[in-house]
Amino acid sequence: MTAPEPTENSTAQFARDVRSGLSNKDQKTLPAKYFYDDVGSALFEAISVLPEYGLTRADEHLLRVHADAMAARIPPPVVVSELGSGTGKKTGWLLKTFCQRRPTVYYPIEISSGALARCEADLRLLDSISIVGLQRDYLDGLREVAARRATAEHILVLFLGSSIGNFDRNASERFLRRVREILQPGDSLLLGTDLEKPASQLIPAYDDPQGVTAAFNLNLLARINRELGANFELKHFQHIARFNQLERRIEMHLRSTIPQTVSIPKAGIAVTFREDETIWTESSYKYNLEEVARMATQAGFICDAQWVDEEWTFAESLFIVR
Ligand code: AVI
Repeated sequence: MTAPEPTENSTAQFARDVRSGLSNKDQKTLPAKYFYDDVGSALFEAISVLPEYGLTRADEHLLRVHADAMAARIPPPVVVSELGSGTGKKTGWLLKTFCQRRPTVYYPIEISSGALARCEADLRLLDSISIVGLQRDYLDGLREVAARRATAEHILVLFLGSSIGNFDRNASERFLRRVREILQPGDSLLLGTDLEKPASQLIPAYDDPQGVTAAFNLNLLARINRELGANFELKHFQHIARFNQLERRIEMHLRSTIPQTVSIPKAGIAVTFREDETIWTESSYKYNLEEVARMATQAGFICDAQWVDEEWTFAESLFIVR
């Protein structure tokens, strides 16, 4: 994931979201989507190769090992569209299989021009592929793919890496329903979800001893300093990762270690923190296989197949439109 240059509009939106999240009386929040500026995207890449964080490796391993079995369940002709293309490495395994069957069009949908360029560079070496990057938000991009499809073509949507885990459970169901509304019978969605596992495995994955995840979380405050002229002193905030057993999610917070006031000129606010008060920056929901299959049904798909990595429990689920 790589962020685009901030435009005047995106800076204004960032300022509004920061103002709204930090003005919450009960629990201050910041939206996780703002992690991914250039620094944050580079830190996420580093997280994805940490020994403690098995999620990205499991996702890629499943795609590599089961690409043929996955492709075999989807009759040609297929156009492949990916929501949030990230690095093309893991998608390459699946695309290679489709391209071996017949020439394939791949539409990565990504808000960031940098990530799109990177993905095109990673994947253009495959034989028989045409890559059409769409710099849109997910649903707008998918509508465009649907509008361009030829009769008889089926769309396979990829939503990998458990990105859905960063939506809350209701929002993820709503999102899947909206994806379904754009698709037609015979289309499909391959969804990557991180599965439940012991807190003793999850906590080091989100609070690694090398401090990479802490730097990723703190970069959100550094970004507010850079883009909104704020004066957060990073040394007075501490990264925290908690497992919420009831909600089955990891929560990342930034804890103010002293009482302090921070001014954020471009958001037009000064924010006061009590000692130990936190900003909730991310939730990462964990699933079980049955609830993923249920989500498929509730959104108007059937869950056709699931592949599970046993080393780092993670699932790829193939949803077909009924
Ligand atoms: C992108 N997303 C699925 C990651 C996750 O595990 O929730 C983001 C992340 N946050 C901390 N580490 C990785």
